[in-house]
Amino acid sequence: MDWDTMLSPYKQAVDELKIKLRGIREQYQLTSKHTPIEFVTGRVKPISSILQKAKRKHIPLEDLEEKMQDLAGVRVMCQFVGDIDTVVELVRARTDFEIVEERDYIKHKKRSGYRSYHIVLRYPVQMIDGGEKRILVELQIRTLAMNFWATIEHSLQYKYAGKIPKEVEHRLERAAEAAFRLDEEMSQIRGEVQEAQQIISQKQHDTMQR
Ligand code: 0O2
Repeated sequence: MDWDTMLSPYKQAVDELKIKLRGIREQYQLTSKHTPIEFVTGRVKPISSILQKAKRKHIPLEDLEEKMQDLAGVRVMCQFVGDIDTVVELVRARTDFEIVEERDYIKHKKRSGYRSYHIVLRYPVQMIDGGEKRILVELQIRTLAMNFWATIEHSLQYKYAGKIPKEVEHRLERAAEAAFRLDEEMSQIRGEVQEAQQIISQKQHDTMQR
């Protein structure tokens, strides 16, 4: 398998989508509106993880591109749960890619406690032969609290090779509940937080003008 050639359009797609999503953030910042996008990250799945997942899910290597939907992954972090709906609507309204599937792990959280909104896209990458390769990209949209929990849980899964001790698992469940409550509390004071952020950005704007 020539991994560099195979993964190159995936890298291209991740780079392009990061720029486009950061562009949305910049457009919001030019208005006085609250931006639903706090920050954006992305990655092409490392080869070792691809091989592990292919083995775990019994995916033959020749079927990788159609069966492994997260070879290219882009993540959007939001401040408030309500921002996730706004980002989902923005993504649905785009004409530069198609939506293949949506998975709502916020309404239906995973047994682990994982919450996030996943959208699988079919994204066209322009090739040097003049053609177009339409590849799958997984977009994960989540709050900062959901991201904090998922990042910690992911490291622990890695540390314990997927066999997290019961005691740690229990703490993770409680942490997931705490993250959920944090999101709820923040949503309650959303108006206050946004007003404060507007005052700060207006002050920064005024200082720059001086
Ligand atoms: P990585 O290292 O992030 O690339 P499956 O892998 O079977 O759970 P599937 O069908 O691939 O699921 O699709 P899903 O669940 O929509 O997306 C998988 C990705 O979502 C994972 O990629 C994680 O990024 C994230 N995710 C899903 N469930 C969990 C969870 O319980 N905890 C954490 N921390 N992340 C989760 P990978 O390939 O697992 O890993």
